[in-house]
Amino acid sequence: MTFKKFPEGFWWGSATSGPQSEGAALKDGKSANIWDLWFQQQPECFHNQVGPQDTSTFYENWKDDIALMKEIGHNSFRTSIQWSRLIPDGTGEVNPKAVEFYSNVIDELLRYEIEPFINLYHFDMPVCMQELGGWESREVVDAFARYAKICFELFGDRVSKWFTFNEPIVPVKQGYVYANHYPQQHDFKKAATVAHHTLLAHSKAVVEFRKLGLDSEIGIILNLTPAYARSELAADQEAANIVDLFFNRSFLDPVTLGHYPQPLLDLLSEHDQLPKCDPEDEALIKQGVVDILGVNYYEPRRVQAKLHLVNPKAPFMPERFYDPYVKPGRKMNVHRGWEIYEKGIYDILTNLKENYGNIPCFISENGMGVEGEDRFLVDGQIQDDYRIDFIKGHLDYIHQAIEEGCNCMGYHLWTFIDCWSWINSYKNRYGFISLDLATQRKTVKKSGEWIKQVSEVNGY
Ligand code: BGP
Repeated sequence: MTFKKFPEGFWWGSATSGPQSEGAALKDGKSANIWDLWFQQQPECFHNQVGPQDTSTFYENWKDDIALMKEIGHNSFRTSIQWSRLIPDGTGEVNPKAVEFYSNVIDELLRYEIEPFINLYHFDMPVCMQELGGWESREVVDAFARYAKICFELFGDRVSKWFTFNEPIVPVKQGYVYANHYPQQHDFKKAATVAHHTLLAHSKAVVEFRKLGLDSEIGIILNLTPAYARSELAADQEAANIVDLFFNRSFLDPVTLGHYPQPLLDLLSEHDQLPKCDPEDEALIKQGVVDILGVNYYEPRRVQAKLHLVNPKAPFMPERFYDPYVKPGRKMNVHRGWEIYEKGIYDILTNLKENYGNIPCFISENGMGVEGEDRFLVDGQIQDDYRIDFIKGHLDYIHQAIEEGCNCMGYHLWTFIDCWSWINSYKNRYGFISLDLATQRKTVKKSGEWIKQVSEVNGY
């Protein structure tokens, strides 16, 4: 087999987020976010009732953890700042303890020549902001823009890559369409408002960033799950196009092209689901075009034309236009129940090249969650050959896409050390490094040793 070399300076690393890794949920002045609140109200909604107060120990052990990152060959790493830690009341004073913590983390990363990629929002609305309506409220949009500006001013001299949001569609659909996340609602029109305001918050943050004239780049991280139609037949194709509009293009088009896709606006208007827009929103969205795009990809979405008539009285849902489709013989990650389709990553990158100006991008999350991973423990180390195969399978397609001219500059795995993951808590393990929950012992998995070699020679 020939050696697959990646472009000079390719980013090898991993991603996590503040709320999923820091722990110290209410320590040193941090206020509660919606996860802290929801866990307090309904712990039974979380796997094994493990909540956000136990999300690892990065707040205390950042030094040792960053040393481990270096040990497995990272040259870049993404985490997020927690709004509820930096500005506990959302709009007022900055918490000096938080500034000290994030500043230390950034400096330590730089000391090890690990480029810090800093994200500003990873599903973690402060409770005080949710009380104002969360993303339903334009007041919160302005508060976010101020928070972003403060982050750029505090850390902008040392951070070269900023991201406004991680997977902004997730809080929209999980919080307001499917009710899997707080505030657990089923209201599409409200969801459309939440999405629109999230986009305005993103755009306002980009405007603040540009004003400061920093020598760095700003982006957003989107989960671009390709929608594959069951067949070439027109009805199946149309279903896939509509799914693409709802779940990919709703954010992808505005942040790269500066406007919503017209067919989405037409569809929502036809069904009276358009959010309320102010006259200046259009111009603001134009200013939200990013320098760099992070792409999260885990699994494909397969769809077919709707099989049965829709109840005309049923509340509006995206499922009005499609049914999910299970492809016979698909390859599965049986430990998580997700399909594995490596070529999806190539299709995303090719789509960005052909239809989105080949915007600079990188894979900001990809990974393989495994439930009960201690089954694979041999002599104290997780033998995760399945994860190495998974990563390699995706890297093969990334390499091919780059050879064909795609502008992909790096690969970050989800995640670094096994971390807490929302309602799934610690159920699915994703890390290069395993975490023994009882002892907090961290051990490099076989995949961690493998990625070190890959990063050292910039290929495999
Ligand atoms: C991504 C999120 C991450 C992480 C990951 C794994 O969509 O950006 O925050 O949680 O999914 O999720 P899970 O543990 O539910 O498989």
